Amino acid sequence: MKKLPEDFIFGGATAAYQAEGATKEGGKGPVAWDEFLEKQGRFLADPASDFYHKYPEDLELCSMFGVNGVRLSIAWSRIFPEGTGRINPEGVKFYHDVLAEAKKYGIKVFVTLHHFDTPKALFDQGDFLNRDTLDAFADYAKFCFEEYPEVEYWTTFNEIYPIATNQYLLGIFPPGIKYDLTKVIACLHNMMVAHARVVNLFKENGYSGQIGVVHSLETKYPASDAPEDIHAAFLDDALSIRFLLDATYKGGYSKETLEALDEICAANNASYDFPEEDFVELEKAKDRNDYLGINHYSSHFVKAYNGENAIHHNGTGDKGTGSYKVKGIGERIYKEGLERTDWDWLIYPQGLYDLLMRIKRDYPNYKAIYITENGMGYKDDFKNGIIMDEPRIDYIRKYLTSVADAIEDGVNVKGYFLWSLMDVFSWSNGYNKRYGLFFVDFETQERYPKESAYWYKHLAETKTIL
Ligand code: BGP
Repeated sequence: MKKLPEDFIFGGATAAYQAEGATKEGGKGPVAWDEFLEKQGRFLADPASDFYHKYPEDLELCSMFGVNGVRLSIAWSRIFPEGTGRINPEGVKFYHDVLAEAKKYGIKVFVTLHHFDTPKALFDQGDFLNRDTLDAFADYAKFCFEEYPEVEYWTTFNEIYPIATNQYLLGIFPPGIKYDLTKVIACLHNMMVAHARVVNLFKENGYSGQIGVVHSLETKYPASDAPEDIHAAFLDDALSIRFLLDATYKGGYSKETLEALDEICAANNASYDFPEEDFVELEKAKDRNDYLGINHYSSHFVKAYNGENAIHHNGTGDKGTGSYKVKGIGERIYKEGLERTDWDWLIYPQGLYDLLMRIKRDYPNYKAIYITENGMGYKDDFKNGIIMDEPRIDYIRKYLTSVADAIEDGVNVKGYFLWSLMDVFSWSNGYNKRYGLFFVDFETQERYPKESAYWYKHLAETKTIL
C-alpha cells in the first residue's frame, strides 16, 4: 500500500476546446479546428461537455469528490478573436468567473495559455511556423498575466511535440500535412523559443505565481538488444523528448540531440536553421521554469526502420489498426504480452517511473514536476446511471504507484491531474473515447460519477493508493 505526500494535488485536467463547447458563442473567434472538423464530417467540438455553461456544476463535483486541483486552458480566441488587436470583454469575463468559482471551493487552478487552439487568423498565416505568431503569443500572454493576477500556476504550452507531429507528420490535426520533418522541427523549435520568451517576460516583469510548460513525454525503449534497435529508440527519443527537455532546461540542444536531428533530416530530406539569437532566450529561461508538467499515457518499443513513411492513426478504437513507421527513425511495435487500450496505447507504468528518474538525473534544474495528464481512454458502459470502470481504476492505480515510487526515490512530484475531469471531446477520436471521472451524457449534458470517481475521492482523502 503506497502513500502520497500530504500536500499532493489530486487534480483533474481539461482543455478549452475539448470541454467548453460554445465555439461560436460569447464573441469567440474561430480556430482552424472549426473548419477542419466540419470538412472531416465525423464530429464537431460542439457541444463537447458544455463547460462554458456547466462549469459551476463541474467545480462543485470537484469539491464533492476530493478533486483539489483543476487544469484548464484559456481559449486565446475568446480573448482576442483575431489573435491580436481587438479584445472581447465577454471572453475576458468568462475566465474571471470560472476562476472565482474554483476559488470558492479552494481548488488550485493550473491555467494553460495554448492547448492546440491558435486563433484562425494566425493559424492561416502559418501558425508557429510564422515567427510573427511568437510576438502575438507573447502579447496575449502578457495580457493574461496582467488581467488575471488570481492565477497562481501558468503553463505556456500544452504538448509541443504532439502539436508539431500531429500537424506536420501524422496530419491528423489541421492543417493536415503528412511526413514533413522540416516543418516538424521548425515548429518544435519556434514553440520552445516562444515558451522561453514568455517565461522571461513573466520573470522580468515580476508577475506573481509560477510558470512552466507541459510536455508530452512518452518513454522509448529498444524493441530488442540489437544495436540498430537501440539506435532507433535513441532517435525517436531524441526528437520527442531530448529536443524539448534540452531546450527547456539546457538553454540549447546537446551534441547528441543535434547529431540525431541531422541523421533524421538526412533520411527525410529535411533541414533546419535555428537563428543564433534564439539561444539567448533559451539560455535565459532555462533556470526560470518553476515546474515541468508531464503528460504521460504510454511508452513505445522501437525497432529500426528504413522503409517509406507509413503511419496509420487509430482514431476509432478498433484495436490493432494503428501503425507507426517513420523513415530513418523507427517503427513502434506492439510488444508481446503487454496490455494496450482499444486505441492501441500501451499500458506500461514502468515507463513513467523511468522517465521521472531520468529527468532527475539528466535535468537536475527541473525544480518540481506535476503529472499534468495521465488516464485511460475507455468505452465506458453506462447502465442506469452506473458506470463500473475497473480497467480505468487499475490503470490509475498502477501509474500512481510509479509516481509514488519515484517520489520515494527522490523525484519532486507535487501533483497529479487525471485526464480528464469529466468526459470531453477528443480531437481525433470524437466522443466514444472517454477519460472522465464523471460520465457526460452528451445529449442531455447530465453528469454521472463513475466508479473511478469514488475511488479517486478515497485516494484524495487518505492519500493512500488502494
Ligand atoms: C493529450 C492532450 C489532450 C487529450 C489527451 C488524450 O495529448 O493534451 O488534449 O486529448 O491527450 O488524447 P486523445 O483525446 O487523443 O485520446
